[in-house]
Amino acid sequence: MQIIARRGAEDAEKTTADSSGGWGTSLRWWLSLFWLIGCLATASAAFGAGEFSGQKAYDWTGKAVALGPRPPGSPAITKLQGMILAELKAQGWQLTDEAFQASTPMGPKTMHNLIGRLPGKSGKVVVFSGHYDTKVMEGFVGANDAGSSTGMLLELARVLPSLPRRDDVILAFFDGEEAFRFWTDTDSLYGSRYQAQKWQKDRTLSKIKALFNIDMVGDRDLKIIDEGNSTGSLRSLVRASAIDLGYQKHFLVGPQAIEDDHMPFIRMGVPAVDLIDFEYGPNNSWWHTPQDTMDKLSPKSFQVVGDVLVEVFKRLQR
Ligand code: 1BN
Ligand code: ZN
Repeated sequence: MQIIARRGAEDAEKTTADSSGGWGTSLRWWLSLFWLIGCLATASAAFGAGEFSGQKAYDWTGKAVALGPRPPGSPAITKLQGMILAELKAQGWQLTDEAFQASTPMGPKTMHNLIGRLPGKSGKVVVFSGHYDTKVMEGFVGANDAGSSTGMLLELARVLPSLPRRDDVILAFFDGEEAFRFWTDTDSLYGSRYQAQKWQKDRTLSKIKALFNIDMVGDRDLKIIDEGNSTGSLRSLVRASAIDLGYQKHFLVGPQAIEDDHMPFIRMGVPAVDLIDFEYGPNNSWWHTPQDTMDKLSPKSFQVVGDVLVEVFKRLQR
């Protein structure tokens, strides 16, 4: 883009310095302008503003995974936080780094929910959320869990600003989703539990018309469950959008209930849905194991989930 701008400026300079004047000069000036507009239009189409790229989401996931294990408070998650905040800023989001102290079986831990916001006019809010921490486990790099949610949200950060909207949009990167020991009500969902309380206090919660939580969505054999704790109307919206896009084979029929980062919001009466593939490898055997690596994922799966999320967002903005 810089090269295009410089070339345009050089042409304009040459045109001004042209001593012949008259129609020739004017014509060259207009041609330069059309050439510049053409270049900008081509560059914007190639970049695909407004179109979700599964490849870009996959590439972000690879960058997160390359940092290694990313449990709360680790040097790797600190680097990832820097990457997330830098990208959200570059894409024009208003940022909040919500730092909080969590009491865990491994002692007190400082965690960070990273929140991006785009203003709308309706007074309502649509939230896209997911966790970016990985489970404390030797050799666990978490490509699907939670590299894929991190990559999806980072690609949504690029796409959402250019879509028409009435509502505020929030991107929420939750820390501390994973249990430190065994999954219980107090050892799990640290980030989403904190955020639900915070948004209850500052009255954001009552403005949320839909929260879409994303988890483990990169599996190359993508099968998103019909999560049974999720709000019925949003489950229907997701399914209808998936069917209309021709993606129904990736969306299982028949409810299966899972506790995930949508639960603190569901419990407080917020409409929320969890998009999760919980059949990762034969009998889910890659879940929470060192086998959760990039080779098990596919850009196509990111594309499917990204397209569905963009479609549900468009439907909610009509
Ligand atoms: C999802 C990814 N979860 C943890 N990592 C939530 C979960 C907890 C799913 C227990 C199933 C059982
Ligand atoms: Zn997990």
